[in-house]
Amino acid sequence: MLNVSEVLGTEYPIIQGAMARIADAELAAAVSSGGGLGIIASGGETADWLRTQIDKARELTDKPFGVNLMLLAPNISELVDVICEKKVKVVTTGAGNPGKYMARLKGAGVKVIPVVASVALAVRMEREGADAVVAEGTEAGGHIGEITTMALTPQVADAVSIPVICAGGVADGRGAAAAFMLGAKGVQVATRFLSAKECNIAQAYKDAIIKAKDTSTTATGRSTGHPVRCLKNKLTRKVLKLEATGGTSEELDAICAGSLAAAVRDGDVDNGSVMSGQVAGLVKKEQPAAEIIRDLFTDAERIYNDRRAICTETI
Ligand code: TUI
Repeated sequence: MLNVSEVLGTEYPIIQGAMARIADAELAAAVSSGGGLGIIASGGETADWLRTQIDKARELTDKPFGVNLMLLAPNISELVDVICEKKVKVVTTGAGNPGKYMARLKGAGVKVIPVVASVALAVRMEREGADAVVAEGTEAGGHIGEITTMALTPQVADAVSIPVICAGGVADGRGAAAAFMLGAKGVQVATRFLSAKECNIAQAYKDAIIKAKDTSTTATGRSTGHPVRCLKNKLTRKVLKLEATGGTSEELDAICAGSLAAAVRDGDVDNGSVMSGQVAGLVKKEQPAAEIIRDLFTDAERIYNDRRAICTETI
């Protein structure tokens, strides 16, 4: 089996999680230049936007980077065309089953790494030609599944032969070391990169993440089958109240319309969707992306060596 750095073409086995309306060429290039795989998130964007961002990332870095396809996006087929035309090295997918697009992507030489939230989808993706899978636990931010990272990662690792990349709850060296112990060959990190210097979001969004604690997030949308994890605020309280009183999908969509842009662009952290993983409490300061990656792997190695003694201690 290839190791993850060989599949990704990176120095470190780390992918930057796709964050819709947030992860642009500048963040992706900074992560790639820092030795990870930067990802441009195409969810909610046009094909022209994606074309421009791919060109921009290529100007900013000579390292490989990838694009994420959010499978609920209505213009997905056009976005796949841009990825194939631009010969993007790696695609990650989220919020669905990318099976329909696999042949087109693989035919254009694109490596495909679906994000999965269950063993069943991981097995299916391996059968359909995926190069690796990201097993993402419910601790993650944004659109999420039901199973925790601790339970999901080893079960996916047992079920497939392709490399497994662990996501959901990984923000530092301890999380990365734990992911490797669970059978993952790499990690995907998103929330920690919200505080990257090169992350182009409103300062109020960054500050809210840095201020957050362990209990600061909640998941809305369970009643519609599309749970989304965000920082608790006026909007999540309103949505959860509507869900508890039998609000319809249409009513929920109406109060959430434009809410991600409100948080990301306007810094409205009260009424906007401040997507975040449960590890926001571990994010303490703004740092360059390259420094986040270096610190994470330096700490993971030290922790691995320190904690080895615990396994061999006699009681
Ligand atoms: O995709 C994500 N996270 C996202 S996408 C996004 S944009 C958005 N905005 C508002 C509402 C909804 C989405 C924000 N965050 N993560 C990857 C991920 N995929 N997590 C979980 C899954 C997943 C869940 C169920 C993948 C497949 C699946 O089932 C598919 C099937 O057919 O079995």
